[in-house]
Amino acid sequence: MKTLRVILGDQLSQRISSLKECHKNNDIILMCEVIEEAKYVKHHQKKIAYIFSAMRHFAEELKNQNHIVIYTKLDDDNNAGSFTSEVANAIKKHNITDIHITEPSEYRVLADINLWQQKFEINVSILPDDRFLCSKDEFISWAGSRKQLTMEYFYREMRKKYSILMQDDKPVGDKWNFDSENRKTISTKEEIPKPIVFKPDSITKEVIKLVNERFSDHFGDLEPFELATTRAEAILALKDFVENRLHNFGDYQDAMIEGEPILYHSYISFYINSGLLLPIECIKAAQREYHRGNAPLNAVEGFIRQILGWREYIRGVYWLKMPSYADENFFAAKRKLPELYWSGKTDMNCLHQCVSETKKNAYAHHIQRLMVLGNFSLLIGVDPKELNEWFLIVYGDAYEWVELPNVSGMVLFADGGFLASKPYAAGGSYINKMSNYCKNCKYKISKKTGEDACPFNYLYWNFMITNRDKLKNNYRLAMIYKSYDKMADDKKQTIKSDSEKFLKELK
Ligand code: FAD
Ligand code: DLZ
Ligand code: SF4
Repeated sequence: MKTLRVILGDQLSQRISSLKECHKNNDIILMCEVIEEAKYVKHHQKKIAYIFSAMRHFAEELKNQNHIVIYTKLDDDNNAGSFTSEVANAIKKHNITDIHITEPSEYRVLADINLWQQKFEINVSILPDDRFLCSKDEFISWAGSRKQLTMEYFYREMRKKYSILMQDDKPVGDKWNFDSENRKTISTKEEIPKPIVFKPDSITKEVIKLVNERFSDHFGDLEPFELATTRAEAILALKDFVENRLHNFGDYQDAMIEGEPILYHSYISFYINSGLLLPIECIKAAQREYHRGNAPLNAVEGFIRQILGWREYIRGVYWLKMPSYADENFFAAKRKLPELYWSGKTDMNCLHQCVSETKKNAYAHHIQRLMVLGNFSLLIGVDPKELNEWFLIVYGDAYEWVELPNVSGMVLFADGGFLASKPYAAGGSYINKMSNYCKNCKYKISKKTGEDACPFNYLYWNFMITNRDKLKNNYRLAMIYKSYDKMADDKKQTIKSDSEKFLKELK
């Protein structure tokens, strides 16, 4: 009996289910850098470097613990190019009797793995990914036959299940959700703590060289490279967040400041999604800070809700709705993604700032993704496939399971309201309230129409009007349509003509 244990690039955890009961001197662990994964979309250069470096470090860790590891580097002569061909090679060379693999996070990869048993004629065990706190089956039974889901109710169930921020059967602080306290603006004079950075070691330097040679035509800056690439470093990054930034996470969750891409966010999605950190340990680290009196409840609850609530909910929706979710397009939006998403060249300062930071860091925080980059695409009617591909490429934490429901469901309302109860469409005023972007913008946030008006302002109304037929029965939008109907006719006309001109000129 010799089991082949396959570990994918986002399964870099010693606790992964495919490593359970691994016989150290007998079983073979396979990890491989394959061109199929690196090229199925043209990932940001920093994302490829991060994944390869974290994979190589993880393989070293396993070898140091006397595991037998086959690690195929991208440039190895025998590299077979895909997970399936790499597994085929390993079976040929070693006397493999069965395969253990933790279920992959993406539908595309699961579809391939489902064929292995028949193809290789050996037993393939696809094990649940128990890093997630809600199993696929549990989510399916929670979702039941509901036509629309509500994250908040799901989140409460998860709080109870794991007894997080609970006092007996009641939520600590007598409220489940403190979001209404989490919309504070931030002063540019405030000293914001810089997150911990990590210097590339020899493994990371070798990977940077490889990415430079092989993927320099991909989007994004490869250097400086300052990410954690081992579990030990990721734990330091988590510690740095809970000690230095968590206390303000809630207050400034929606804030955006030029030159401050991280603010009080945790900056740990790279590590949770690839396996260096476990979701439950991040949740418990935050809860501990609350009990020690180091962080207020609105911050801790807000942060925990992102992981125990949103992250699990998003994953549940992905598996519930795939594969058809990837084709949903409620508004029949057809526009190509504007060039500015790659170049950052635009007079709209908010978009310029968010794209530039994305290019540099392979990171933008939630409100930049939602209210600036996502909102703009929603308002101008970008084809969901185009925007999904962009989000999958540019962020270091992007895998389809988490990117797709956020983009198609939360941002574009492409699922017609299954994930969110109304589109997150907004004019420029929220961006102005939460950021300092508008101060340095060519456009005037206070102007609603005209040559120098903030384009978000008229594009918002244009979106609402264009899609009225599809949105008119949404009770959450009733007031908005009422106020549109009260608008003067000439204003309505200007909204239309300004939008048409803007959209015609947009490349
Ligand atoms: P924090 O703000 O500190 O939040 C803590 C953690 O909560 C995050 O690390 C993440 O694990 C989790 N989280 C928060 N919000 C969400 C959410 N909506 N969905 C899932 N997890 C969440 N997140 C990804 O991990 N990968 C993606 O590809 C991704 N694409 C997104 C696309 C759009 C359009 C939007 C609006 C959001 C997307 N998110 C994605 C969610 C969120 O923006 C990122 O998780 C977050 O910005 C990561 O930064 P952070 O670690 O500093 O998070
Ligand atoms: C994102 C990525 C990249 C760029 N390259 C690899 C790789 O060469 N080998 C690997 O095991 N994983 C890689 N990944 C992460 C995978 O895409 C991810 O594990 C699957 O999509 C999960 O379904
Ligand atoms: Fe963005 Fe409008 Fe503000 Fe300019 S004025 S930064 S376009 S919201």
